[in-house]
Amino acid sequence: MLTRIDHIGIACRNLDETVEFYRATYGFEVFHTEVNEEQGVREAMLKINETSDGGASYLQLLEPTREDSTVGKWLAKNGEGVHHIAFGTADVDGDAAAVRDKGVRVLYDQPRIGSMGSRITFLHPKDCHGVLTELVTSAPAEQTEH
Ligand code: V0V
Ligand code: CO
Repeated sequence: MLTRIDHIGIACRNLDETVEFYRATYGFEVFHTEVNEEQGVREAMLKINETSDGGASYLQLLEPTREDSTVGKWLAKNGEGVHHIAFGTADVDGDAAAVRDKGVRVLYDQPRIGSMGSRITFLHPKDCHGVLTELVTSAPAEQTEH
């Protein structure tokens, strides 16, 4: 069951400048940063609020680490902006299977490693009314220390 918005992924050209925009404009602070080489991103997670299921909602600022990455290609075509949305679930495997059974393309056979040790998969935007959609199961709390 999807129980929260885990994050909104925002593609940017310069992570440090974009982080500074969100800090100076809204007061949001960086909760966590990491490089995910498999996904080709350097990212910053800004925690916006806790959620009633014990999780949280974030903005995920994404800078490509290489031009031929998914975010790099997307930026070249579209410029900066909202790249994907991510729903949180306690069971990404079960929810991805249920969505696949409804005819939506799930991009990975098995979830991959996402931000802060989470397990993630993506649904094809062409099957989701134009929205690249991610499903996320957060790592247990003790693994998410930054
Ligand atoms: C592409 N399209 C999109 C889109 N990206 N539509 C909405 N939102 C997006 N973000 C459209 C694009 O305009 C094309 O439509 C069509 O899909 C095919 O796109 P393409 O440019 O040819 O690109 P593809 O097919 O090579 O790749 C698209 C997919 C790719 C979605 C398959 O981006 C992908 O595998 N994404 C999942 C991984 C990812 O995005 N990782 C970065 C975030 P037209 O022009 O044909 O109509 S990493 C992350 O979120 C992490 C680590 C985390 O949360 O923890
Ligand atoms: Co994401």
